[in-house]
Amino acid sequence: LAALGLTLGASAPTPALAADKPLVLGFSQVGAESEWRTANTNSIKDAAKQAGITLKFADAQQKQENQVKAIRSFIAQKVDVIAFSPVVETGWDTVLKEAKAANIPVILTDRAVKVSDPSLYVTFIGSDFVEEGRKAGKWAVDWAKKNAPTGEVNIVELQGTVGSAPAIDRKKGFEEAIQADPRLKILRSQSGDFTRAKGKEVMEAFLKAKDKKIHLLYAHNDDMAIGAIQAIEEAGLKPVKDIAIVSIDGVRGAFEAMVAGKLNVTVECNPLLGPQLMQLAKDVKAGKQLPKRITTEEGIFTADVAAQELPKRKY
Ligand code: GYE
Repeated sequence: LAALGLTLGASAPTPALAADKPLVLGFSQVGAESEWRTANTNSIKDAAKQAGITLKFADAQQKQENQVKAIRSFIAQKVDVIAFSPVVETGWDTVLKEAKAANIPVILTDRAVKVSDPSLYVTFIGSDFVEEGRKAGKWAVDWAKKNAPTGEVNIVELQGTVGSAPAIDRKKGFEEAIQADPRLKILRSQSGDFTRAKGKEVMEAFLKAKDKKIHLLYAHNDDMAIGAIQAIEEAGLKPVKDIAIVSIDGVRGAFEAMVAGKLNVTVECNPLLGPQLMQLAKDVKAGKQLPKRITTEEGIFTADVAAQELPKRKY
């Protein structure tokens, strides 16, 4: 610095050397479809600010084509790192090859992809969705043991967005777990796109087909369960009492529904990935070796602990 004729002091601003330039992170978000997503977006925005990272944020409104456009625009802007939460699992090879050719590292958050070449992304941070489905399924098996010791147990399933990692994996884990009791059968299964409105609409259709009694609802997220609760009540039935409900995420709305006696249980899925993502972006830029897969730790909460847990919830 002396050789450059610069001095550092309390009053002298630090010269803008290349290394001091804030890291620029382009992030393509799925959308704003659920409470989970809102918490995830807030976590990412807050963490970027905290970490002094310049965040370019794009909301894809649950459309893959919008995510592809956003990633291409991040490449054109020569951001340092690209991160995204892929709405669906497949169809990413071309755009990720473009990022690789431009030498921009890609981090996956929340949802996984299926690509031909795993070197197309550096690391993936997010939950184990199969395990979440298993937890929900084990709870259903337990519920049936206590509440329906004999006879069939008819389940309806509200799936997440078609082709998304959480919808595929949560279905798989649940189906695996309910095999423990052959009386548990999935009567109907349809996508509610992870939204309240769609969850309500599809549940209404499930309830209209009055061929068999529905004993239990499995919703791939809390928002769809909350929509379905409305449909159940409007049909003159009581959630929990007439139809048991298990869902996933553990958002505030689910805890409130449990306190109100309208939801049996929620499996936690942590959306607060922002701080870890910022650290990973810095590490990747610094050339550190990163593990290919980073999973988040999660629990399961039943209605009897909801009132006590609610004030502690961060999302
Ligand atoms: O469960 C759901 C959201 O990908 C884990 O996306 C996420 C899921 C979450 O819309 O509420």
